[in-house]
Amino acid sequence: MKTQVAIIGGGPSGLLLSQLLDRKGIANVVLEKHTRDYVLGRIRAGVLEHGFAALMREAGVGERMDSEGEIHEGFYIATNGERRRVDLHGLTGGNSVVVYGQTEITRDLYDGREKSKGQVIHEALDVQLHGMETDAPYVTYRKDGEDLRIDCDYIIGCDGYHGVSRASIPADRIRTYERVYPFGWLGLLSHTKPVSPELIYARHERGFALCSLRSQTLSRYYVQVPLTDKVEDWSDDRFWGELSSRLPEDVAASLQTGASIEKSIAPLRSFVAEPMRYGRLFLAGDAAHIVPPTGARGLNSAASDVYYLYHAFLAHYHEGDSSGLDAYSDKALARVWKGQRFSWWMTNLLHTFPDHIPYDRKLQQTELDYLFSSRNALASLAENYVGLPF
Ligand code: RFL
Ligand code: PHB
Repeated sequence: MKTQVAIIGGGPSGLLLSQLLDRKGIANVVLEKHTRDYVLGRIRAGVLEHGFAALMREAGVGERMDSEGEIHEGFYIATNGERRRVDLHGLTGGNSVVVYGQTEITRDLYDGREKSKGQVIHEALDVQLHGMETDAPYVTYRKDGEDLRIDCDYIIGCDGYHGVSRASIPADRIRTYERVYPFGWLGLLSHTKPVSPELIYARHERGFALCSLRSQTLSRYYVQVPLTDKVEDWSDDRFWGELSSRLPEDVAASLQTGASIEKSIAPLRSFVAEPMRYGRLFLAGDAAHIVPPTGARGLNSAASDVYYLYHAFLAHYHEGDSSGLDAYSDKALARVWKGQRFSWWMTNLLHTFPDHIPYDRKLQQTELDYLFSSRNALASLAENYVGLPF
């Protein structure tokens, strides 16, 4: 088979790029290791920047997001038994975020690809990248026991942190930066009314907690847990008890509990690979960078990579101008690092670290007090949370 752009990974990055390129007549194929149901079974992001939402609309798949997603004009930070609101709308001159699950985004993208008869090949096994440093790269894979090959102009690695694309770059051509945090987030999804119509990020001596949602009948909660904890250690009752203990009393009093639909632990990690290009291979999304979920940047950083690549390919294929492709890595990384900074800052502000000394806790509290005493400091938080310009 021959195509222009071979995309490895059918998560949100790969599907969004595929959909955008296809609408502009740029041929592409997506190779996804897992089944569609498996990809849709992963409960992840919930908060989308307005720029991401605009990209979904441009891809022609924003309709359900616009009707079912919730626009959030603010969120809360709770500490010492009280919660204070960050007025995103007021602080950014009218911007907001959209609360709409990654599962739904991915479903809409799959539907969009299906409608346009896009090629998304599931259960593509043993994907291997070849000739990235030549003008004739190709990808090989196995499907239903058959060995297959796709010749292409470019390969895009959208296959997440554990994918094959980044691993195919010779070690001396890539540099990685990494911080592993000494805790994870235990997440629980339940068919219950969310405790608050807007998200609550809670700092507490027992550890961080987050009250999020997918809709007014579907809640998503997280508590910070040690890395040694296993999901089996956490009965639903234990989870609800721990969450309640970390929230202000009035919030905890109105918490509606119920059976979990999903429960999982995600370790927290910051990671960046540089550059995001090796010859004719370009990396995008989690394949190139990871953030702890605290600042809700992960999927949004992936979307900015897709935005830059999409525009670079348009210029390349429609106008014969390859400067966007050449500038891609530098441009994408500049924004990626700002997302890293913000996620690191939010993570440090709100979590309890095992090596914290009382001095560190005092500084954390002072940072929060300063934040809520200064409109400039709050405006900086708000402009990062709603998303810096692409
Ligand atoms: P994905 O979603 O990991 O998709 C990669 C796809 O590639 C496939 N794959 C392969 N395919 C072919 N061959 C191979 N060898 C392959 N290896 C892997 C995989 O099966 C998969 O389908 O990466 P992508 O598309 O770059 O998307 C990134 C996002 O998923 C991620 O950044 C976010 O989920 C991060 N994140 C959040 N981001 C936000 O912007 N806002 C949030 O509120 C937010 N909350 C979160 C999050 C991530 C979390 N976890 C679990 C890490 C909350 C959590 C708990
Ligand atoms: C979520 O709803 O899953 C979520 C929301 C905000 C975050 C992280 C995760 O910062």
